[in-house]
Amino acid sequence: MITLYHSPESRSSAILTLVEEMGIADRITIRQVTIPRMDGSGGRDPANPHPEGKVPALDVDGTIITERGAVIMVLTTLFPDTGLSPAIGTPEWGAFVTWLTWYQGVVEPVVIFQGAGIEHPWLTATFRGPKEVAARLRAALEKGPWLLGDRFSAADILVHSPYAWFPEATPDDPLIRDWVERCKARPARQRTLAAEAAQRAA
Ligand SMILES: N[C@@H](CCC(=O)N[C@@H](CS)C(=O)NCC(=O)O)C(=O)O
Repeated sequence: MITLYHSPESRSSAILTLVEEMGIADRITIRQVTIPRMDGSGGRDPANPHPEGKVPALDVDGTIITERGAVIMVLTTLFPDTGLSPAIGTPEWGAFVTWLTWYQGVVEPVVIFQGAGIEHPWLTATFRGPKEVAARLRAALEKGPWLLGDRFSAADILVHSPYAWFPEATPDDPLIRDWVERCKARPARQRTLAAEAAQRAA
């Protein structure tokens, strides 16, 4: 049994979009939980099994998976015929996993440090910075409309996500901005956003 712990308009929304893209909403349970929000609303939900009370968390038969890159790897592995990742073990799958782990290990820290206005030689040595992130995205997008070239994948869902939330962090490069807009315009994401807006209004 697979349960996704989700909170609307949060990092777990990317996983909800993935579920919609994969067409597996009927194969997993989606459980809405609360999280503490920046405006002081919400709070940690005792029903959420994430060790830090964050979202997303994925419960697969009692094992808790956290970090969106890992959640994406697990879901695309469990449902390999849904077309959101290359076949496991192929070189293309290696590239796919690289995008997911580069996002978690580099892009998210870089975007957060940039937003917080923090610079330090240790951070630059470890993560590089926004310029290097932009260069790597550009190099990929010069070859195709998506990070893996011609094929849209779950890597696009994850890697574009901070730029959808914080447009001001998006590199000033038309190739990257257009890719972010392509990701945002996908029908599955639009359906996810509409469902979340409806829940908020209810
Ligand atoms: N690195 C984690 C980050 C998870 C995360 O920070 N989630 C936020 C939602 S935007 C959260 O649950 N915050 C609640 C809290 O800090 O307690 C991932 O990518 O899955």
